[in-house]
Amino acid sequence: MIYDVVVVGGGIAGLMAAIEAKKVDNSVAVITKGNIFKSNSAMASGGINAVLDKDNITQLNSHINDTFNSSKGLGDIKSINYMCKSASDIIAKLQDYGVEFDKDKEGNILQRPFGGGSVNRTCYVGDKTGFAITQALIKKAKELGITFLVNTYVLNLARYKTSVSGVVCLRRSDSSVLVYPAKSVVLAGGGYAGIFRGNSTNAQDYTGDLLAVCLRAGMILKDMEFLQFHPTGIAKTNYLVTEAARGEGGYLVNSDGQRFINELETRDKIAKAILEQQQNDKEVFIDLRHLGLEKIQEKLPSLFNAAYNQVGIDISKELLKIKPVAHYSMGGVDTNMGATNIKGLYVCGEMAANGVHGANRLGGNSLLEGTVFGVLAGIKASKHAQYNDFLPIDYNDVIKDIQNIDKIFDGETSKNFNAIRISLGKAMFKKVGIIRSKTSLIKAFDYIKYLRRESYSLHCINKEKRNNVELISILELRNALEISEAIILAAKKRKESRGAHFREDYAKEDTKYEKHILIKEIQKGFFRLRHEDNSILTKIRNLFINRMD
Ligand code: MEZ
Repeated sequence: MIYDVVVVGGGIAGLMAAIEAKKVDNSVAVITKGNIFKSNSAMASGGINAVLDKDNITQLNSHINDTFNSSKGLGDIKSINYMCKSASDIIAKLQDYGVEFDKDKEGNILQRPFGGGSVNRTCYVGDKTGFAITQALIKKAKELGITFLVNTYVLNLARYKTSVSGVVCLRRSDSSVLVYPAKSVVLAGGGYAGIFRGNSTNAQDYTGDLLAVCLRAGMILKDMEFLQFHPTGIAKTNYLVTEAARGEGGYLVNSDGQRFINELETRDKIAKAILEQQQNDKEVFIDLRHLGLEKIQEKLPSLFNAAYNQVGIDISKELLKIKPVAHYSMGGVDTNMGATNIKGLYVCGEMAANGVHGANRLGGNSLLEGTVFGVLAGIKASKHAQYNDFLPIDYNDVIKDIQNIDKIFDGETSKNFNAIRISLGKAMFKKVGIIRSKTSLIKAFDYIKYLRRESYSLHCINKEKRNNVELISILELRNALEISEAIILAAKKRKESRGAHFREDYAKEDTKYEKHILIKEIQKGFFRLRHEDNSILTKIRNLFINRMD
């Protein structure tokens, strides 16, 4: 099948892009590799930030300032302005699509405080905001006649000269390689925090597949070292203890029963403070007992159930043990307002580094960023599809993907992909986690290089072509290793501490590093890194990308 617009990714950004592209008379398909109800967006429970009165300039400026301050000098003011100013329209659009935000008796949308926010501006649906939005968008997309190609794994982009011409995919049901030609392609496949397996809120398949696809297409990744650790995951299961729990008044206490940080500080500061408690042999808990059962069941019902079902804790009566967990990738594919340097190709959502988060994202800004830039990508993709035709597919490239899949099936191995995947997660959390140093990064790099070599001798032990889990896991693992190298190299290059990136050997922020780090894979396994100035050079680059758009 061919589609005017193909969107890869079924989270909030992808769904918004698809809906927008479908409003014009386009044929639109959404490709997802797994279950659309289990995207990271669906898990962002606590809420979405918005100033609801768009004429209130003071409040708008305060949202813009909070976002920029949290970014530690690396936020792009144009993108931040755009996002914050679009927020009220986005909330109206979501309501129109059927999202029922919690309201007071007069029918006004309720807003709760979130970390780093100077006022209450996080709109919510209990503690399942992301899930409620995802559900409404899927319903809307289906009503509009958007096609869902689920269980479809994108292997590479098909390109013709400087344009995209489609996507090369693996159909998981029978392991065949297919091409979906498209006039425009939107990539919205999520981030790479799932690489930190065992210490991540993300599903294990959020390992940066599409970022690796972009690297292989010669594209640039930006700020890969900035990985957000959410301060609170359930210690045993990594389940996200939503920031709403602190927004509603929850305390963080150590094993001596002491509070040690303002619970509404930004996530980088809280995650580090928790780690320091742990390093001093103290356990850390969230204390919600003073909120009372009624409030907990009204505002945090999903957390109440998860804590009880997963670890047998009644949060209205007991402390819940927590730990910081990898949650969100601030780094991603370099883009200017969704556009890339490949014509007809747009990126949005967590995988896009569009400048709104910089070195540290505000909680509640992820759903906003996904929706705002999803809409923008959808509009741009739709416009491109209107004025451009389908382009040829280079089947020599497709054959390479077919041969690669055949090779994974054909060979024999005694190596276990799962063991490698687990070691990768552990190594990344230990050596490239909340606290890093030159020594830890070099050790991590050597180890990941070794794992990358090992991964090329992995083959499917089970040769069944139908829904082969091993095949997909090997492909994901190879992508994850490629992305891990990029993260480590960028972290090594940033010889300072800024936002979510803390180097114990360079513990202070250094103005000479108030720059983005750009990374490109010049040939398989070889990266080139450079600094991008955050001011004048960015403007020149933006002009260039705008011309390509
Ligand atoms: O933006 C997020 O990451 C979010 C809303 C998470 C949460 O704690 O609920």
